[in-house]
Amino acid sequence: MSVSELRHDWTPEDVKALFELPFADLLWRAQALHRKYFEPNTVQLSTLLSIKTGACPEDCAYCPQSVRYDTGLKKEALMEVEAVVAAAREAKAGGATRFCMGAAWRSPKDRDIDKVEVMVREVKALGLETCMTLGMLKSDQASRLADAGLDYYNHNLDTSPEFYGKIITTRTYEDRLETLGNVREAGIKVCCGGIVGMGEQPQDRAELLRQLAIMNPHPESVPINNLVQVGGTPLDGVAALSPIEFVRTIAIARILMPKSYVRLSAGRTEMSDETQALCFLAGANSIFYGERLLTTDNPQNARDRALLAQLGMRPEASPVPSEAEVTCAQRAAAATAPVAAGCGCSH
Ligand code: SAM
Ligand code: DTB
Ligand code: SF4
Repeated sequence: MSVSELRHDWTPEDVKALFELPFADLLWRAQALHRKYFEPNTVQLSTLLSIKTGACPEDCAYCPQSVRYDTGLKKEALMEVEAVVAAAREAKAGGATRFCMGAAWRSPKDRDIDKVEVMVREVKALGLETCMTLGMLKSDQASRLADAGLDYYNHNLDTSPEFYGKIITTRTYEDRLETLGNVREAGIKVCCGGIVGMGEQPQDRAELLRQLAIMNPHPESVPINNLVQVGGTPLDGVAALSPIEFVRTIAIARILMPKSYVRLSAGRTEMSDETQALCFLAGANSIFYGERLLTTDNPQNARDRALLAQLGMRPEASPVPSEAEVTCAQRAAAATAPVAAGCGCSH
């Protein structure tokens, strides 16, 4: 790999120059890198579940789950493990390879970790990659999740450091970076991105992407969310971002972080098929699949299947074997007599 591609020293001028490229030139560069590091017609499917909903003490201006805004959302306590595993099984049957569990917490308590550890183990045993987003984590909490087998932790920077205080006042950019450091240190893969369409300036989008790209290593997964406007939140009614500018943001994420999965995240329900297709051309290679995000709607599975089929795109295969598949392979390997077709079970 050429060193000039996998860089961590991007300057604000570098990123500004990318935003100023003619659209076709930008997409050409993004596509070339995408094709170099990934199979371009394959998309990774992640399914989300809100495991603890609403009543969050933070004041994130975009979020329907903050206790400070009247969004009509019904709060729900931390789910039971069995119900989470049932949802994960359904997600796997639908074709997802990663299951992302989100909780509306500022930060989990140690007793919450006792419960979510079990969720991680049981979801992973189904043969799914696991991801959690639980708010700020202390280093010992991150280590406990790593020991339970958590593959990814999602913790977004959301916007530029300069715009952050206009969106959230109950925590700082530094707090976010500290948790990301704890997650990295514990050996969990980092899922970190942001939201656009919040009324930020173009330089805020550029600086968000630059902040992600100067991380070393880059986040393995980079979700780019288009704001889902929810009645009752302070950002309801803000001017929407143009689809072309959204596609540019995806393309620049791809160029700055060529080996990372770039997820076309929240906001697809409101997006045309054509805009989504341009996002895939620009290097997006992951989506949230399933009819709900956390508390808002995502496209129906049938619409997504039709879109992927129309584009000749296929879902990425799971990198994680299920417990049943592992046991099956172990049995085959341990057998003394030659085994013609595994151990005879259905895997
Ligand atoms: N409470 C944890 C936290 O904030 O890190 C985890 C859950 S929080 C809902 C996860 C992410 O969802 C946020 O960082 C934000 O990027 C995204 N998000 C929340 N509300 C959104 C909205 N209305 N539109 C788009 N993205 C949103
Ligand atoms: C991320 O970047 N986007 C997801 C996931 N990480 C947790 C969440 C989107 C939430 C959209 C609003 C909602 O459904 O509540
Ligand atoms: Fe709470 Fe996360 Fe929503 Fe902010 S984004 S209000 S921390 S659930």
